[in-house]
Amino acid sequence: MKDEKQLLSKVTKRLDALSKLPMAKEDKELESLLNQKGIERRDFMKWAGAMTAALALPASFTPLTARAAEVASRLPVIWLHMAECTGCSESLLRAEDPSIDSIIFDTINLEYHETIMAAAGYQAEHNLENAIKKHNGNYILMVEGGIPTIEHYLTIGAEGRTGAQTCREAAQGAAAIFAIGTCSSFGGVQAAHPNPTSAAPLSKIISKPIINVPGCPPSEKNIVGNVLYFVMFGTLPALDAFNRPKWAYGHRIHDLCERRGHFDAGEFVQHFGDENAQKGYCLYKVGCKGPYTFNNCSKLRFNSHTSWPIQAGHGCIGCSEPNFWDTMSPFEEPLSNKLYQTAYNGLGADKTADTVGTVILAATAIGIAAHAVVSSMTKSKTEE
Ligand code: FSX
Ligand code: SF4
Ligand code: F3S
Repeated sequence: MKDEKQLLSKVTKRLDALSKLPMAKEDKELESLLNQKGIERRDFMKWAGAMTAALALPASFTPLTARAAEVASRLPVIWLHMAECTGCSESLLRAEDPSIDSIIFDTINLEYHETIMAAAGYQAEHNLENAIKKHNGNYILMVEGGIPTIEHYLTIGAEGRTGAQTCREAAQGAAAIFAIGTCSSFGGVQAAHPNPTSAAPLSKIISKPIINVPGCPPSEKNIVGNVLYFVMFGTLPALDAFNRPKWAYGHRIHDLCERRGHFDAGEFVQHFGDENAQKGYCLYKVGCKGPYTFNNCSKLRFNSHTSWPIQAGHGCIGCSEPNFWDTMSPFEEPLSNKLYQTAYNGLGADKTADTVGTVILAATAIGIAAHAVVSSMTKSKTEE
């Protein structure tokens, strides 16, 4: 209790100091943007309550989460694009019916973002240099995309600087660094076998602490939540072994899944479109990788929080895990099938990235597959 009070007063002081910082002239206050979109204060506070719970903070922090959202506009953000599909930016910025998260993102002082800025060519390069100089030591750096390490891929600007150089320069004066999306966090599709550009995650390019926010794309709440955490505490949240914030990636998809009861009861979709699919049964046998994937998709959902992959009827493909393109595919078959194939081909004889990844997942896969088989046998016995 005493600790909670101390923390509340520390965060209040930090927010007071931040609120005194000037805003960029063209930026609007969050309140006016919410009014403009017809979002009432009551709904905003409800959102703040949900975000506080998502961040695993006590409910007493709700007013501070709301204030953090209001002062987030004072923190300059530099957002770099490397090799990627821009899906991460798109998911956040192009919501048809913008959620409170995307409106907050609208208020953030985006000093540099190649997708949405008007500048191009020399002027864009100049803007980046200026933003780095002007906000030295104070800005948040967000990097989207994997970083090719073979020099002639992804060169930027007149002098042919590489993406990796740009990342290193921008990282030097950053107060916090976020790798946005699976490509930036772990290499993603850019680094999938045979990885022709030798794409690497941001953590292999720069040697400062990085918060990984994986997902292909990550949910908007996971991006905005981390910004708010930094606004409130000025530190990194607790991270897991892959530098993902535990508040967002601390649980398995399988453990938060609305179809879990069907898994435990041995009720499985056997083929897409079958009767069991219509009944909303478990998607394990059509390839769901929820048992091996850590993320909070079922709680936060996508498209203004309306749905998520498993609700829509497709299994999780493990998009927030390292090397998921190689280790989790084929996406519509259970991982245990791949394990058996790998075993027949001689486990350990050929240590490619795929094989090693599969071996790491093997123990879990055997356990899960055995459980699935036993429960579906029990189920068919009961049905008889
Ligand atoms: Fe990667 Fe994000 Fe997947 Fe795409 O940038 S995480 S390919 S959604 O856009 O980097
Ligand atoms: Fe849900 Fe997939 Fe687990 Fe089935 S296997 S309960 S669909 S996460
Ligand atoms: Fe990705 Fe699986 Fe969530 S595929 S979006 S981690 S349900």
